[in-house]
Amino acid sequence: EYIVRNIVGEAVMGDPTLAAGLLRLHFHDCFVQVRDASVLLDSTPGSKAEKDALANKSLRGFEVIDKIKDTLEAQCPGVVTCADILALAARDAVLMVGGPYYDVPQGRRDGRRSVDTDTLTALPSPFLNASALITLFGTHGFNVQDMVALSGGHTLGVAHCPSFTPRLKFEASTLDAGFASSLAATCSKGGDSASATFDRTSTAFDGVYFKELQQRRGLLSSDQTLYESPETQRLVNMFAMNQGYFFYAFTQGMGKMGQIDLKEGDRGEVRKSCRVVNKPSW
Ligand code: HEM
Ligand SMILES: *[C@@H]1O[C@H](CO)[C@@H](O)[C@H](O)[C@H]1NC(C)=O
Ligand SMILES: CC(=O)N[C@H]1CO[C@H](CO)[C@@H](O)[C@@H]1O
Repeated sequence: EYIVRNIVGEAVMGDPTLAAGLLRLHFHDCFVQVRDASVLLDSTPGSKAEKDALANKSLRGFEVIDKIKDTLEAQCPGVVTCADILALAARDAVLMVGGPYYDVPQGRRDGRRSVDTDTLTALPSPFLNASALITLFGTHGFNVQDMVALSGGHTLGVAHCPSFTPRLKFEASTLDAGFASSLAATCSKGGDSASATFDRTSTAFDGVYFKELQQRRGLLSSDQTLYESPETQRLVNMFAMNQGYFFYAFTQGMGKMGQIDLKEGDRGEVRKSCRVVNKPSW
Protein backbone atom coordinates (compact mmCIF):
# COMPACT_ATOMS: atom_id res chain seq x y z
CA GLU A 1 0.00 0.00 0.00
CA TYR A 2 2.95 2.28 0.70
CA ILE A 3 4.36 1.70 -2.79
CA VAL A 4 0.98 2.30 -4.45
CA ARG A 5 0.40 5.47 -2.45
CA ASN A 6 3.82 6.91 -3.33
CA ILE A 7 3.48 6.34 -7.05
CA VAL A 8 -0.11 7.59 -7.19
CA GLY A 9 0.90 10.62 -5.11
CA GLU A 10 3.73 11.50 -7.45
CA ALA A 11 1.62 11.01 -10.56
CA VAL A 12 -1.34 13.04 -9.28
CA MET A 13 0.94 15.80 -8.05
CA GLY A 14 2.43 16.03 -11.55
CA ASP A 15 -0.99 15.89 -13.25
CA PRO A 16 -4.03 16.34 -10.99
CA THR A 17 -6.39 15.26 -13.80
CA LEU A 18 -4.98 11.73 -13.49
CA ALA A 19 -7.02 11.23 -10.31
CA ALA A 20 -10.13 11.15 -12.49
CA GLY A 21 -8.53 8.64 -14.85
CA LEU A 22 -7.57 6.28 -12.03
CA LEU A 23 -11.01 6.42 -10.39
CA ARG A 24 -12.77 5.73 -13.67
CA LEU A 25 -10.47 2.78 -14.50
CA HIS A 26 -11.44 1.08 -11.25
CA PHE A 27 -15.15 1.73 -11.86
CA HIS A 28 -15.01 0.28 -15.37
CA ASP A 29 -13.04 -2.70 -14.18
CA CYS A 30 -15.73 -3.45 -11.61
CA PHE A 31 -18.67 -3.10 -13.97
CA VAL A 32 -17.41 -4.95 -17.01
CA GLN A 33 -17.23 -8.58 -16.02
CA VAL A 34 -16.17 -8.35 -12.43
CA ARG A 35 -13.39 -6.49 -10.71
CA ASP A 36 -10.60 -8.53 -12.28
CA ALA A 37 -8.42 -5.98 -14.08
CA SER A 38 -9.68 -7.07 -17.51
CA VAL A 39 -9.86 -3.37 -18.39
CA LEU A 40 -6.05 -3.25 -18.42
CA LEU A 41 -5.47 -5.96 -21.02
CA ASP A 42 -4.20 -4.95 -24.45
CA SER A 43 -5.90 -6.29 -27.54
CA THR A 44 -4.30 -9.38 -29.06
CA PRO A 45 -4.36 -10.40 -32.74
CA GLY A 46 -7.91 -11.51 -33.43
CA SER A 47 -9.33 -10.27 -30.14
CA LYS A 48 -10.23 -6.67 -29.44
CA ALA A 49 -9.93 -5.83 -25.74
CA GLU A 50 -12.28 -3.86 -23.52
CA LYS A 51 -10.02 -0.85 -23.42
CA ASP A 52 -10.41 -0.43 -27.17
CA ALA A 53 -14.20 -0.51 -27.09
CA LEU A 54 -15.99 2.72 -27.84
CA ALA A 55 -17.25 3.07 -24.28
CA ASN A 56 -13.63 3.03 -23.12
CA LYS A 57 -12.62 5.93 -25.22
CA SER A 58 -10.57 8.35 -23.14
CA LEU A 59 -9.70 5.95 -20.33
CA ARG A 60 -6.52 7.24 -18.72
CA GLY A 61 -3.97 6.22 -16.13
CA PHE A 62 -2.66 2.96 -17.65
CA GLU A 63 0.96 4.16 -17.36
CA VAL A 64 0.56 4.80 -13.64
CA ILE A 65 -0.80 1.27 -13.14
CA ASP A 66 2.13 -0.17 -15.13
CA LYS A 67 4.63 1.72 -13.00
CA ILE A 68 3.03 0.49 -9.78
CA LYS A 69 3.01 -3.09 -11.05
CA ASP A 70 6.68 -2.96 -12.11
CA THR A 71 7.72 -1.58 -8.74
CA LEU A 72 5.68 -4.18 -6.85
CA GLU A 73 7.02 -7.03 -8.99
CA ALA A 74 10.56 -5.90 -8.14
CA GLN A 75 9.76 -5.89 -4.39
CA CYS A 76 7.52 -8.92 -4.04
CA PRO A 77 7.01 -10.79 -7.29
CA GLY A 78 3.74 -12.57 -8.02
CA VAL A 79 1.83 -11.33 -4.98
CA VAL A 80 -0.24 -8.25 -5.76
CA THR A 81 -2.87 -8.53 -8.49
CA CYS A 82 -3.64 -5.81 -11.02
CA ALA A 83 -7.24 -5.77 -9.76
CA ASP A 84 -6.03 -4.93 -6.25
CA ILE A 85 -3.70 -2.27 -7.67
CA LEU A 86 -6.64 -0.63 -9.48
CA ALA A 87 -8.73 -0.55 -6.31
CA LEU A 88 -5.88 0.85 -4.18
CA ALA A 89 -4.84 3.40 -6.81
CA ALA A 90 -8.41 4.71 -7.12
CA ARG A 91 -8.69 5.04 -3.34
CA ASP A 92 -5.37 6.87 -3.03
CA ALA A 93 -6.14 9.14 -6.00
CA VAL A 94 -9.45 10.19 -4.44
CA LEU A 95 -7.70 10.91 -1.13
CA MET A 96 -4.94 12.93 -2.86
CA VAL A 97 -7.44 15.38 -4.35
CA GLY A 98 -9.40 15.95 -1.15
CA GLY A 99 -11.81 13.02 -1.04
CA PRO A 100 -12.52 10.57 1.77
CA TYR A 101 -10.31 7.65 2.82
CA TYR A 102 -11.74 4.15 3.03
CA ASP A 103 -10.37 0.66 3.57
CA VAL A 104 -9.70 -1.52 0.55
CA PRO A 105 -9.75 -5.22 1.42
CA GLN A 106 -7.34 -7.11 -0.82
CA GLY A 107 -7.43 -10.52 -2.45
CA ARG A 108 -8.97 -9.84 -5.86
CA ARG A 109 -7.66 -12.07 -8.65
CA ASP A 110 -6.92 -11.06 -12.22
CA GLY A 111 -9.16 -12.43 -14.95
CA ARG A 112 -8.10 -13.80 -18.33
CA ARG A 113 -10.90 -12.44 -20.51
CA SER A 114 -11.19 -8.96 -21.98
CA VAL A 115 -13.63 -8.57 -24.84
CA ASP A 116 -14.72 -5.24 -26.26
CA THR A 117 -18.39 -6.12 -26.70
CA ASP A 118 -18.72 -6.89 -22.96
CA THR A 119 -18.64 -3.15 -22.32
CA LEU A 120 -21.71 -2.49 -24.45
CA THR A 121 -24.18 -4.04 -22.05
CA ALA A 122 -22.32 -3.70 -18.76
CA LEU A 123 -21.33 -0.03 -18.82
CA PRO A 124 -23.94 2.61 -18.15
CA SER A 125 -24.73 4.83 -21.13
CA PRO A 126 -24.69 8.58 -20.45
CA PHE A 127 -28.23 8.76 -21.85
CA LEU A 128 -29.88 6.53 -19.22
CA ASN A 129 -32.57 8.00 -16.96
CA ALA A 130 -32.63 7.59 -13.18
CA SER A 131 -34.90 4.51 -13.22
CA ALA A 132 -32.64 2.74 -15.70
CA LEU A 133 -29.56 3.64 -13.63
CA ILE A 134 -31.24 2.34 -10.47
CA THR A 135 -32.00 -0.94 -12.24
CA LEU A 136 -28.52 -1.31 -13.72
CA PHE A 137 -26.72 -0.55 -10.46
CA GLY A 138 -29.21 -2.81 -8.68
CA THR A 139 -28.00 -5.78 -10.72
CA HIS A 140 -24.59 -5.26 -9.11
CA GLY A 141 -26.02 -5.05 -5.58
CA PHE A 142 -26.07 -1.26 -5.21
CA ASN A 143 -29.04 0.57 -3.69
CA VAL A 144 -30.32 3.98 -4.82
CA GLN A 145 -28.15 5.89 -2.37
CA ASP A 146 -25.04 4.01 -3.52
CA MET A 147 -25.83 4.83 -7.15
CA VAL A 148 -26.31 8.55 -6.56
CA ALA A 149 -23.24 8.81 -4.33
CA LEU A 150 -21.07 6.90 -6.80
CA SER A 151 -22.26 9.15 -9.62
CA GLY A 152 -20.62 11.82 -7.49
CA GLY A 153 -17.36 10.37 -8.85
CA HIS A 154 -18.11 12.87 -11.60
CA THR A 155 -16.88 15.54 -9.21
CA LEU A 156 -13.61 14.70 -11.00
CA GLY A 157 -12.72 14.85 -14.66
CA VAL A 158 -14.20 15.55 -18.05
CA ALA A 159 -16.48 14.16 -20.74
CA HIS A 160 -16.05 14.56 -24.48
CA CYS A 161 -18.62 16.24 -26.71
CA PRO A 162 -20.30 13.10 -28.14
CA SER A 163 -21.22 12.16 -24.55
CA PHE A 164 -23.29 15.30 -24.01
CA THR A 165 -24.23 17.07 -27.27
CA PRO A 166 -27.60 15.25 -27.56
CA ARG A 167 -28.46 16.83 -24.21
CA LEU A 168 -27.87 20.29 -25.71
CA LYS A 169 -30.41 19.52 -28.40
CA PHE A 170 -33.14 17.75 -26.49
CA GLU A 171 -32.98 18.83 -22.85
CA ALA A 172 -33.23 22.62 -22.85
CA SER A 173 -35.78 22.57 -20.04
CA THR A 174 -33.33 20.95 -17.60
CA LEU A 175 -30.19 22.72 -18.81
CA ASP A 176 -29.03 26.18 -17.73
CA ALA A 177 -29.02 28.39 -20.85
CA GLY A 178 -25.65 30.03 -20.21
CA PHE A 179 -24.03 26.66 -19.52
CA ALA A 180 -25.62 25.25 -22.69
CA SER A 181 -24.20 27.98 -24.91
CA SER A 182 -20.72 27.62 -23.46
CA LEU A 183 -20.84 23.86 -24.11
CA ALA A 184 -22.13 24.42 -27.63
CA ALA A 185 -19.25 26.83 -28.31
CA THR A 186 -16.71 24.32 -26.95
CA CYS A 187 -18.01 21.54 -29.19
CA SER A 188 -18.46 23.56 -32.35
CA LYS A 189 -14.87 24.76 -32.04
CA GLY A 190 -13.20 21.53 -30.98
CA GLY A 191 -15.45 18.81 -32.45
CA ASP A 192 -15.65 15.31 -31.00
CA SER A 193 -12.27 15.49 -29.30
CA ALA A 194 -13.22 18.60 -27.28
CA SER A 195 -14.19 18.07 -23.67
CA ALA A 196 -15.85 19.85 -20.77
CA THR A 197 -15.40 19.34 -17.04
CA PHE A 198 -18.22 17.76 -15.03
CA ASP A 199 -18.13 20.56 -12.46
CA ARG A 200 -16.27 23.82 -11.85
CA THR A 201 -13.78 22.13 -9.52
CA SER A 202 -12.84 19.15 -11.67
CA THR A 203 -9.56 18.32 -9.93
CA ALA A 204 -11.01 18.55 -6.42
CA PHE A 205 -13.11 15.78 -4.89
CA ASP A 206 -15.99 17.75 -3.33
CA GLY A 207 -19.77 18.21 -3.30
CA VAL A 208 -19.87 20.85 -6.05
CA TYR A 209 -21.11 18.29 -8.61
CA PHE A 210 -24.39 17.98 -6.67
CA LYS A 211 -24.78 21.75 -6.26
CA GLU A 212 -24.43 22.14 -10.01
CA LEU A 213 -27.13 19.52 -10.63
CA GLN A 214 -29.44 21.76 -8.57
CA GLN A 215 -28.47 24.63 -10.89
CA ARG A 216 -29.22 22.49 -13.95
CA ARG A 217 -25.55 22.42 -14.87
CA GLY A 218 -25.22 18.64 -15.01
CA LEU A 219 -23.03 17.64 -17.96
CA LEU A 220 -24.47 14.26 -18.94
CA SER A 221 -28.15 13.32 -19.15
CA SER A 222 -27.32 10.60 -16.64
CA ASP A 223 -26.06 13.29 -14.23
CA GLN A 224 -28.97 15.72 -14.54
CA THR A 225 -31.59 12.96 -14.35
CA LEU A 226 -30.56 12.38 -10.71
CA TYR A 227 -31.93 15.81 -9.82
CA GLU A 228 -34.93 15.65 -12.14
CA SER A 229 -36.22 12.30 -10.92
CA PRO A 230 -38.35 12.18 -7.75
CA GLU A 231 -36.67 8.89 -6.86
CA THR A 232 -33.25 10.52 -6.48
CA GLN A 233 -33.73 14.28 -6.04
CA ARG A 234 -33.81 14.09 -2.24
CA LEU A 235 -30.39 12.42 -2.23
CA VAL A 236 -28.92 15.04 -4.57
CA ASN A 237 -30.19 17.77 -2.26
CA MET A 238 -28.75 16.07 0.81
CA PHE A 239 -25.34 15.54 -0.78
CA ALA A 240 -25.32 19.14 -2.05
CA MET A 241 -26.09 20.45 1.41
CA ASN A 242 -23.78 18.15 3.37
CA GLN A 243 -20.50 17.13 1.78
CA GLY A 244 -19.68 14.94 4.77
CA TYR A 245 -22.77 12.87 4.10
CA PHE A 246 -21.78 12.54 0.42
CA PHE A 247 -18.31 11.36 1.46
CA TYR A 248 -19.83 8.81 3.85
CA ALA A 249 -22.20 7.43 1.21
CA PHE A 250 -19.45 7.41 -1.42
CA THR A 251 -17.17 5.29 0.78
CA GLN A 252 -20.05 2.87 1.41
CA GLY A 253 -20.59 2.57 -2.35
CA MET A 254 -16.89 2.14 -3.09
CA GLY A 255 -16.76 -0.55 -0.41
CA LYS A 256 -19.47 -2.48 -2.24
CA MET A 257 -17.76 -1.86 -5.57
CA GLY A 258 -14.63 -3.54 -4.26
CA GLN A 259 -16.68 -6.57 -3.22
CA ILE A 260 -18.10 -7.40 -6.65
CA ASP A 261 -16.61 -10.87 -6.90
CA LEU A 262 -15.11 -13.06 -9.54
CA LYS A 263 -17.58 -15.77 -10.49
CA GLU A 264 -17.19 -18.91 -8.45
CA GLY A 265 -15.07 -21.52 -10.18
CA ASP A 266 -12.93 -18.88 -11.88
CA ARG A 267 -10.08 -18.38 -9.45
CA GLY A 268 -8.12 -16.06 -11.72
CA GLU A 269 -4.40 -15.41 -11.47
CA VAL A 270 -1.78 -12.89 -10.39
CA ARG A 271 -0.85 -11.32 -13.70
CA LYS A 272 2.87 -10.64 -14.23
CA SER A 273 2.16 -7.66 -16.46
CA CYS A 274 -1.16 -5.87 -16.17
CA ARG A 275 -1.46 -5.65 -19.96
CA VAL A 276 -1.26 -9.38 -20.80
CA VAL A 277 -2.61 -12.58 -19.27
CA ASN A 278 0.04 -15.05 -18.07
CA LYS A 279 1.20 -17.80 -20.41
CA PRO A 280 -0.34 -21.14 -19.44
CA SER A 281 2.20 -23.22 -17.50
CA TRP A 282 1.39 -26.52 -19.22
C1 HEM B 1 -23.97 6.49 -13.19
C2 HEM B 1 -23.59 5.99 -14.34
C3 HEM B 1 -22.38 6.51 -15.07
C4 HEM B 1 -22.36 6.92 -16.35
C5 HEM B 1 -23.54 6.91 -17.34
C6 HEM B 1 -21.02 7.38 -16.63
C7 HEM B 1 -20.61 7.86 -17.86
C8 HEM B 1 -19.43 8.53 -18.06
C9 HEM B 1 -19.06 9.17 -19.31
C10 HEM B 1 -19.90 9.15 -20.58
C11 HEM B 1 -17.86 9.77 -19.11
C12 HEM B 1 -17.09 10.61 -20.10
C13 HEM B 1 -16.50 9.80 -21.23
C14 HEM B 1 -15.97 10.75 -22.26
O1 HEM B 1 -16.79 11.37 -22.94
O2 HEM B 1 -14.74 10.93 -22.32
C15 HEM B 1 -17.45 9.50 -17.74
C16 HEM B 1 -16.29 9.97 -17.16
C17 HEM B 1 -15.93 9.70 -15.87
N1 HEM B 1 -16.56 8.83 -15.00
FE1 HEM B 1 -18.42 8.09 -15.23
N2 HEM B 1 -20.26 7.25 -15.51
C18 HEM B 1 -21.04 6.72 -14.53
C19 HEM B 1 -20.64 6.40 -13.24
C20 HEM B 1 -19.37 6.63 -12.74
C21 HEM B 1 -18.90 6.15 -11.46
C22 HEM B 1 -19.70 5.27 -10.52
C23 HEM B 1 -17.62 6.62 -11.32
C24 HEM B 1 -16.66 6.42 -10.18
C25 HEM B 1 -17.02 6.28 -8.92
C26 HEM B 1 -17.31 7.39 -12.50
C27 HEM B 1 -16.16 8.08 -12.70
C28 HEM B 1 -15.87 8.83 -13.82
C29 HEM B 1 -14.75 9.75 -13.92
C30 HEM B 1 -13.77 10.07 -12.80
C31 HEM B 1 -14.78 10.29 -15.21
C32 HEM B 1 -13.78 11.31 -15.81
C33 HEM B 1 -12.61 10.59 -16.42
C34 HEM B 1 -11.51 11.53 -16.91
O3 HEM B 1 -11.60 12.76 -16.77
O4 HEM B 1 -10.54 11.00 -17.45
N3 HEM B 1 -18.39 7.36 -13.35
N4 HEM B 1 -18.42 8.73 -17.14
C1 LIG C 1 -36.53 5.65 -18.49
O1 LIG C 1 -35.97 4.90 -19.53
C2 LIG C 1 -36.65 3.68 -19.77
C3 LIG C 1 -35.83 2.89 -20.76
O2 LIG C 1 -35.41 3.67 -21.83
C4 LIG C 1 -38.08 3.98 -20.24
O3 LIG C 1 -38.79 2.79 -20.50
C5 LIG C 1 -38.79 4.76 -19.14
O4 LIG C 1 -40.08 5.16 -19.58
C6 LIG C 1 -37.99 6.00 -18.77
N1 LIG C 1 -38.59 6.61 -17.59
C7 LIG C 1 -38.88 7.90 -17.51
C8 LIG C 1 -39.47 8.37 -16.23
O5 LIG C 1 -38.65 8.69 -18.41
C1 LIG D 1 -12.00 3.77 -29.61
C2 LIG D 1 -10.95 4.31 -28.72
O1 LIG D 1 -10.81 5.51 -28.59
N1 LIG D 1 -10.19 3.42 -28.09
C3 LIG D 1 -9.13 3.79 -27.17
C4 LIG D 1 -9.36 3.08 -25.84
O2 LIG D 1 -8.26 3.31 -24.97
C5 LIG D 1 -7.01 2.94 -25.47
C6 LIG D 1 -5.97 3.16 -24.39
O3 LIG D 1 -5.91 4.50 -23.97
C7 LIG D 1 -6.67 3.72 -26.75
O4 LIG D 1 -5.43 3.32 -27.28
C8 LIG D 1 -7.77 3.46 -27.77
O5 LIG D 1 -7.55 4.22 -28.93
